[in-house]
Amino acid sequence: MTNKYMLDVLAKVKARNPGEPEFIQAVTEVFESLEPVIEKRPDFVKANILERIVEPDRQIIFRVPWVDDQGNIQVNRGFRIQYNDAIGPYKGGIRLHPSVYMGIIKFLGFEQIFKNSLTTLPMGGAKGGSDFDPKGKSDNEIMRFCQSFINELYRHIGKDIDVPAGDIGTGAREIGYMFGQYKKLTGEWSGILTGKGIPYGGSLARTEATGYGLCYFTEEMLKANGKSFKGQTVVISGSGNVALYACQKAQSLGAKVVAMSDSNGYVYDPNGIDFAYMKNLKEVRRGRVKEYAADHPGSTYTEGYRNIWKVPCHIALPCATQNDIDKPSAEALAANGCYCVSEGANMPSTPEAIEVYFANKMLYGPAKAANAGGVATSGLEMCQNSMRLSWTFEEVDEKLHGIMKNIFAACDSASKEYGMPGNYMAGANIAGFLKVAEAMKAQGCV
Ligand code: NDP
Ligand code: 2IT
Repeated sequence: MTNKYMLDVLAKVKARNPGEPEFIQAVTEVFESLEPVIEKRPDFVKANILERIVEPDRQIIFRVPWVDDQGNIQVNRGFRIQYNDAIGPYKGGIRLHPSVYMGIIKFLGFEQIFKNSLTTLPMGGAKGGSDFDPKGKSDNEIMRFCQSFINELYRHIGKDIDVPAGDIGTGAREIGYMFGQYKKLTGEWSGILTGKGIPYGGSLARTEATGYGLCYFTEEMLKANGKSFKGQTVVISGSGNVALYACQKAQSLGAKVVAMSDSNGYVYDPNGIDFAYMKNLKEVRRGRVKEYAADHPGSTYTEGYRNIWKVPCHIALPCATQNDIDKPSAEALAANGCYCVSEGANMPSTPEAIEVYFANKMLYGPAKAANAGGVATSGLEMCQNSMRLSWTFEEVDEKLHGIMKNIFAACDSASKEYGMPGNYMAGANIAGFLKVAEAMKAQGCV
């Protein structure tokens, strides 16, 4: 990057956000992609769009006290960043994981701006979460935490203001408790969260949407390059919501998924992952992938979650967490014949890993585009709530499929227009940015 305006803004971002490497990583990637746009658009420089877009509209930090099953009072820290509402109300998930701090929420919120723009639906960017660890907690502890989290957050959200949803550690159970508490506090039934249960305003296919959407996007990318999922070997990291439904859809598109993981290790099944077993293990029993190997003769369990990238595959779908694929992992993938990495998780590849993908001419589906099916379907849930009706699974799935096809087309055409054909990362960043930048410029300096 040589553009002086961009270098100046990036230097300010680094100075203003010390100790937040994930956030700096996300901003740097976007800026590198945007250089040709900024060179062409002096009006964006005049409106100082970049310095404005990197600074959240507001960041909320709050105390989340709750009582554990032993009667002790525990205290966690809650976060919500309302990043940018130029094109619609704030929208983005809630992450519950002990690693959560402001830098994680900020990188996720920043990326959400562009992802939501790519969906073509009217949603701004936001993210929230807490350093609460749901692992090993009882249902009652989860409920008390979620209620306490909403006791503060409720005053900041609203169906036309900010609509949170799930992310790591937040699924239908947590959304249910949060929704119930919001309703109790306000006395209002309102679609203030997405990913709700089907009996109370949730959308069919929202549970499946991120994983299915990832496969729809990847199928488009493969098709544009003369390939498809059919007969291909696939490795998927993670075994949570996104990973599970990526597995199911990849299998239904004719691929063989041979490995999945959790933060402890991975299971390899040369016969192909038994999806029904894995779904029950993770969603009902809340177990570990290690148990899969014990119940499936011929499969093996290996400790260490990054070791999964040493499993030979054609297509890799990282669906766990950020910076999951580092340089050695990317090199192992390339050396074993992997030609496509498509991201279900947010920022799962380090910058050095992405360099390896490009150096090896691998197809690379960037998270902002490839995993946008989750939030897109959240947008469809908001739409159904507003209309006071619900669509069938098939209707939602068809709309999701159409949205993912359009997202791929937008990334592809932006990459070509700006002289980087096949660089879907640049295409996603540019296409996502342009709409938000135009909206910010039109709305003046606010
Ligand atoms: P879940 O909580 O359902 O699953 C997370 C999975 O990732 C688990 O298998 C978890 O293992 C694994 N994991 C491995 N290492 C880590 C780590 N260091 N920190 C956290 N998790 C780890 O989350 P989701 O499936 O919903 O989310 C997965 C990724 O997809 C995230 O990056 C999320 O931001 C992204 N995403 C999610 C969307 C959604 O709709 N849910 C939409 C778009 C993106 P373990 O059980 O051992 O912790
Ligand atoms: O990263 C993401 O896009 C999500 N966790 C989903 C957000 C949403 O509002 O559905």
